Amino acid sequence: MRVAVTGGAGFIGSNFVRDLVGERFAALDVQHVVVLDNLTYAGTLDNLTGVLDDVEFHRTDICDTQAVTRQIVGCDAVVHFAAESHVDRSISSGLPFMRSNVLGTQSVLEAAAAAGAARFVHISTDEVYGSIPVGATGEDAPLAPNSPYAASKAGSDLVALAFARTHGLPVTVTRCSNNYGPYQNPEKAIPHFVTTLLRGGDIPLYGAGTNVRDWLHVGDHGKAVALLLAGTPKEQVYNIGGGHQITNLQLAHIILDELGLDADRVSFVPDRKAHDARYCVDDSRLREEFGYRPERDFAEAIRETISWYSDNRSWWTHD
Ligand code: NAD
Ligand code: TDX
Repeated sequence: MRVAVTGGAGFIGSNFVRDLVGERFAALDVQHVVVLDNLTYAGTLDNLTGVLDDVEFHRTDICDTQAVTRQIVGCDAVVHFAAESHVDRSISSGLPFMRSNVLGTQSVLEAAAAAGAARFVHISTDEVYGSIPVGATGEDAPLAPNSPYAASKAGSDLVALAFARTHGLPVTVTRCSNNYGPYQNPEKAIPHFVTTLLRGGDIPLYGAGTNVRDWLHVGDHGKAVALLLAGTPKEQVYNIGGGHQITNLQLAHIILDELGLDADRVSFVPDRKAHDARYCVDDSRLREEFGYRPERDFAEAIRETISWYSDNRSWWTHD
């Protein structure tokens, strides 16, 4: 299989590329990997250290349909990760989210169809369902996004599904929960908490810290995408859960404990606007059809992740 990966210099995309060129997804029989990324503040070639020579990299804006088409000709599958991804940034400045996430997705879909790709995986998020106070959301739940980021992702899902219906491109939409692992931009909660503590500051917790997130290791996310790519999905939309739901305050205490710091190194700060109380997806569709199970144990993988940020200071200090 020849695979094109958009957003492959970002957090999840770079972890996925690393596994694509490694041994982990042998079932895909990967022959060639094309990575497209315009290296925004969130993307860096440092994330591809050690594998850059194994891929064909293009610094390309996904909204440039002609360039994307040219660069992905010959690819069997496109895995579309590229997006503006941070909720807080979407609150202070939403337009780049609409451009890259909605228009960008239409552009990559057009390019994939023009280049003759046989498969398209659109990476979306559990945030499109909005806040889930109790229970878990299935794939048929209504879309009810609350942040400009989530609205742009919900828009991109509809764009992708409409393109599939109109033009017959086989599209799979995945909606996963919060990812964690190495190479995540320190604007996101886990690396933000760890790097702030390592710099001597306190964890800034929004509101009362009672919001719940379901944590999915980035390698398990990649595995789920590889299962979908290797198979013939019966459905168009698949949730991917992490199976580990905790409050942000519990998360803060786990990190403090692991770093051997006092529990009072938490500072409660004003809440995020329209802060979703809880996300929780029902991923039984993926589990039953593909035998998907998250492999990583949270307690072990969060320890490994915290150590990664402690051991790779130059990656986040840029010294
Ligand atoms: P990220 O911000 O770390 O990486 C995004 C990458 O896309 C960056 O390398 C950036 O340079 C690139 N990009 C952005 N706009 C672009 C454009 N116009 N042209 C080309 N490249 C562009 O994000 P991430 O956390 O790796 O998320 C990847 C995908 O997964 C996103 O679609 C996001 O919505 C989705 N997602 C993320 C999470 C999470 O917990 N991080 C959870 C669910 C879904
Ligand atoms: O400083 C902080 N303090 C804090 O309390 C930050 C950065 C976050 N938080 C809280 C907000 C959330 O409840 O931690 C939780 C996680 O925050 P983020 O890492 O910003 O993630 P979230 O808003 O849940 O969205 C993430 O998961 C879904 C990704 O950033 C999205 O791209 C993905 O779609």
